[in-house]
Amino acid sequence: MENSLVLVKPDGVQRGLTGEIISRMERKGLKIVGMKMLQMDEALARRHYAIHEGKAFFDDLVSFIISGPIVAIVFQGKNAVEIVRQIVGATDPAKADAGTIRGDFGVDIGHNLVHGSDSLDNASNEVDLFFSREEILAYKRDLDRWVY
Ligand code: D4T
Repeated sequence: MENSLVLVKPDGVQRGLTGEIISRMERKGLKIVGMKMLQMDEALARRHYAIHEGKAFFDDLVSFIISGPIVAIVFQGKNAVEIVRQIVGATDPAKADAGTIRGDFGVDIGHNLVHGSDSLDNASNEVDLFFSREEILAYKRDLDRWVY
């Protein structure tokens, strides 16, 4: 089973889309194994987006992600990383397919509502950035025999 880190970004929280975003992933069959609300500080934001350091949009990206509370969730499941990316949609909401979160609710690349890990390696690092080992819970769901 894979883990993927999902962040409901400040715009998603402010627009009251936290439940909708979590619900789409939960209904797909993914299991929540960790969840918290927090406000990122600049140091955490810079680490999370380190790959984009030096790019023209980096400073705006950091100020946006620390501008309000976010909800961090770890979703677990078979192919969780790829499945989350499909549900989230393309980075630019203007180009994201209808039926994806960004395609259905966003219009601007700087306000794309949600983050989902883009690879297994990044997922593991990102989960460690936001959660301690004790905050990730191992448990069985009865419904998994109907999902898998
Ligand atoms: P995140 O990381 O937020 O889930 O987005 P993606 O994985 O889909 O896309 P990304 O890492 O390439 O971009 C991170 C973040 O930066 C914003 N962004 C991106 C922006 O404001 N302008 C841009 O030109 C790009 C490429 C949007 C998402």
